[in-house]
Amino acid sequence: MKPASKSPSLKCLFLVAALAVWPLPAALAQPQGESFSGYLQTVAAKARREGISETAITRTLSGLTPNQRVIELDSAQPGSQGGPPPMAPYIARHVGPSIVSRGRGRHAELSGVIRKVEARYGVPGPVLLAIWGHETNYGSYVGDFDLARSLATLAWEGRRRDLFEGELIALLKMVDRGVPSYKLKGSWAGAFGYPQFLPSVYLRLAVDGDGDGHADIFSSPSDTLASIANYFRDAGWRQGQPWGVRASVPSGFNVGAYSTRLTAPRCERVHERHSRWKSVSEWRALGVAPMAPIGGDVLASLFQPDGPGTPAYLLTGNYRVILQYNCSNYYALSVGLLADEIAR
Ligand SMILES: [Ca+2]
Repeated sequence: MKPASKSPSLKCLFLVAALAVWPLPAALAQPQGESFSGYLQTVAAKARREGISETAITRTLSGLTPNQRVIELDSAQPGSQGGPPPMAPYIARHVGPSIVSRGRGRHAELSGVIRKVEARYGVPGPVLLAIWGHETNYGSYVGDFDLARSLATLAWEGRRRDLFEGELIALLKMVDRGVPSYKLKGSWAGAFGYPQFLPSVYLRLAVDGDGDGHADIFSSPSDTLASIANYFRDAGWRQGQPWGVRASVPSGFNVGAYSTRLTAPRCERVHERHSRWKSVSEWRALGVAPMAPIGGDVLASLFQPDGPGTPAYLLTGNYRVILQYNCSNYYALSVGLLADEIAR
């Protein structure tokens, strides 16, 4: 997928020269002592070394200024202080009647497309719709931040430079592939389109579902559903297994006695809330009863997010696939429950 490098036009050379002289708003700090325009020249040099065309580099980076609003939003991210907030209110807010009924409506409208995507990728349509619904309310809000500006600001700011610089270079590759610049809007953190992919995810996993030659996750439901399904298949979704099931737990059952001994390689705090793995049959033998069909030999971990007397779930490996999309128990559980409601 590496595009061939092209000779820069005179106009491009002019724009590259202009990179050096953009004024910085006085109010903005200069993280790591580096000016924004100086940093962009470093990124441009790296992009050139990766074979990205001068046209894509200048078209995307010229004239950019840092976005103070993005820095504010990034700084306002919740820290890791205190325990996790309760799950139930989050579920109530994110799996309400409106998003469920819209999901069912989309399922009916797109049933032909969904059948094809399910057959090709082995991921249930309601799960794909739940991701689309949760990310952008089925495409009704996708964000209007300039992606290049957001990613450049976050990379320059430096807190997670490796991540965002990589995404900025991936965005340049998207431009080189012919994705029109006017489409490159999204969330303040650089995710875009109906499924809110990051640029690197788009390059790796977005697919053309409707056969028009473009992986258009900006406006095509077919491409969006196929791309999410491709992501899930790539992340290891197991066909025929649920993401998890509600489970009844005997009163006085001590979930904490089964806490995991494993340390997750990433997202440790999300995974450490799940019990160790046992087969569904082993859980049954301990009195934990699944409240929906699931095979006895399926491995599952027990999760009772709000403590004794509140809903508990047996989670399969497919729940971990949802966590790969967005590593948050609040996200994954609400996607799973929304999928179940859409399918009902
Ligand atoms: Ca397409």
